[in-house]
Amino acid sequence: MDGASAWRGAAFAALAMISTAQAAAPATTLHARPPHELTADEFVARLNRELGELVIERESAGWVEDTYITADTELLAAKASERLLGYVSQAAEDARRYQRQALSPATARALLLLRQGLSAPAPRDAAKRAELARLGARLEATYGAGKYCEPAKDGAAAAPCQSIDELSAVLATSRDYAALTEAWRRWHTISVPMRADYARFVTLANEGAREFGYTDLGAMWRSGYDMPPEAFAAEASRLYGQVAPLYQALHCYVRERLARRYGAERVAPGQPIPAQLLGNLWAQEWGKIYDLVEPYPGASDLDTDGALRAQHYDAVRMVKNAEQFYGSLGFPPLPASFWQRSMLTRPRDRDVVCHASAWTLDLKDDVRLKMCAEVDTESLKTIYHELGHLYYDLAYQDQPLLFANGAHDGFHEAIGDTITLSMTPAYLERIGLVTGASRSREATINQQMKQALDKIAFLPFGKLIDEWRWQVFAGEITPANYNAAWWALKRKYQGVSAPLPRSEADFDAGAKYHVPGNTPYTRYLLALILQFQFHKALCNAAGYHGPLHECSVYGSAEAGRRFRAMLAAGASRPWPETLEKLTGTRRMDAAAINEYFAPLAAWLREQNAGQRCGWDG
Ligand code: X8Z
Ligand code: ZN
Repeated sequence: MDGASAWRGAAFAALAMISTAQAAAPATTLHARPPHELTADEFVARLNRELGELVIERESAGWVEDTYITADTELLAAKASERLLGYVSQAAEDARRYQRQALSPATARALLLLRQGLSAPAPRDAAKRAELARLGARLEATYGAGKYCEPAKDGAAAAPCQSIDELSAVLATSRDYAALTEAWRRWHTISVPMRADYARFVTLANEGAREFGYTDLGAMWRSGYDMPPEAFAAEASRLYGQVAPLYQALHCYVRERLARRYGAERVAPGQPIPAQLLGNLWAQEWGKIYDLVEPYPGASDLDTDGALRAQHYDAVRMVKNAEQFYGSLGFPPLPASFWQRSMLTRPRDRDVVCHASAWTLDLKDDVRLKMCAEVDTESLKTIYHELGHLYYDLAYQDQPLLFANGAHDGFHEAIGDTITLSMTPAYLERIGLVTGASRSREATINQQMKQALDKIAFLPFGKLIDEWRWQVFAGEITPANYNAAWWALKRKYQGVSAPLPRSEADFDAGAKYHVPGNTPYTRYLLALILQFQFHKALCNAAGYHGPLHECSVYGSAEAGRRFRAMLAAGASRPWPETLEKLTGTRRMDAAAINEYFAPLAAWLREQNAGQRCGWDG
């Protein structure tokens, strides 16, 4: 799947197009010869073929595990992972013999990508490999099945257990301090049982990464960006530094509004904001508290949630809405199998991993979406996000497997979000989800605030998750201070504090899907910055002149053509080249996101004048 466990980035999609007939003949020839007799080109051709079969098997097992969590599906998923991990370890070992040979650029790149495709490589030791695969599957299932069940009191019937749906809904809608704190606490009980498994998982995956030639798993993750790992860490910090001032301004304004609601003794000037007050279990996106911070009440109608409900949207219709947008750019309709095989809403009868993800099961056209959609704008945007992954997979399906991936993982995460930037009030009015869209200054600031609560608020979160994991993998954070270090980073970057006293009996990082799911997270920080660069480039291609935040590329064939050309290149070239083709620059850069939010930035400066912004480190 894209953005999840087995492979970094898109599950090495697309190898695929190997129909059995195509695959059979060369496989037999090559199989008959031991690896040391193959030329590097032959070796890569064989990898592209064999890896595809194993990835397909793992994706099928992963799909069933995630959509039908039981002990059996967990076991089958672990077995399929184990086989893939074993194959990649052996292949990486075999590939060493080509190290000193002169290779074509494409072959050299394929061998480089082979070593970077896994999000957790296994040790060569078979028992350890099996254990790593089991732990990965168990962490995934434990998160997916996680719920809070109140212990039954004497004589009373047990209350129904609460899943992430109910607890998220409390965080989004309640404005009662105690209720918010309690819902937050409940969700953070689900990760306690993961703590020991996670620590062992880290030990084993690090061992695998070292055998692959990296200092630890964090260094391996940081090596996936066509630059040395140290340079990448510096690059991520540079990019974050470009946007941190805007985050700090938003934080200052929101804190002041929350203090009005909850009292200055709970939300104090110069102090971090209690994490349960921001509308989201992880305080990662704050859009749900828009009503508490709306700059100009009544200046605009941005209630798309209400419109979706009033117009009786359901999950299928929301996906059709997204498909229609992509169609307006020249993307193809989703195949019939998408509609038959996707899981769009939470099934009533079984545990599933509700965290949204995009899958390409046969690495060709069998694309699927797995999510538990609600009828609201957040789900609608998630659908656009996931369709971005699927259209990327479809676009590069003719690349050899090792190139059938995003230019880097941040590209993969940015595609659908780029499209959502075109869901301007004018576009939403056109499709009937907003009435009387206004371009007044007040309406613009309202709209920008709404966007910033999700996009700008996310930035420090996008930075800190892997900051924590990089230090965990490097041994700088140990199980003895997992939780203390987590909250130190939450405080440093987000300026939020733990709702309740925490201890090392807790494992709060594990309550965020990507930690048990072992999905690298810096990709989302990169995606946030890149999506504005892509948006600007597409607006230029569409011939748009005007403020960036008012541009929608809906219906532009030329923007669609340029976008699809980028997607089709997959990972075949180093990402700066791919970026340059679309945007004219080889660097990721926050200038476009800052340009987009310029009206809000100026407004926040006025609002925050005289405030004590920032927080004690
Ligand atoms: O995990 C996701 C997607 C799947 S790749 C739903 N996202 C991150 C998250 O939810 O934490 C999208 C935004 C950030
Ligand atoms: Zn994603």
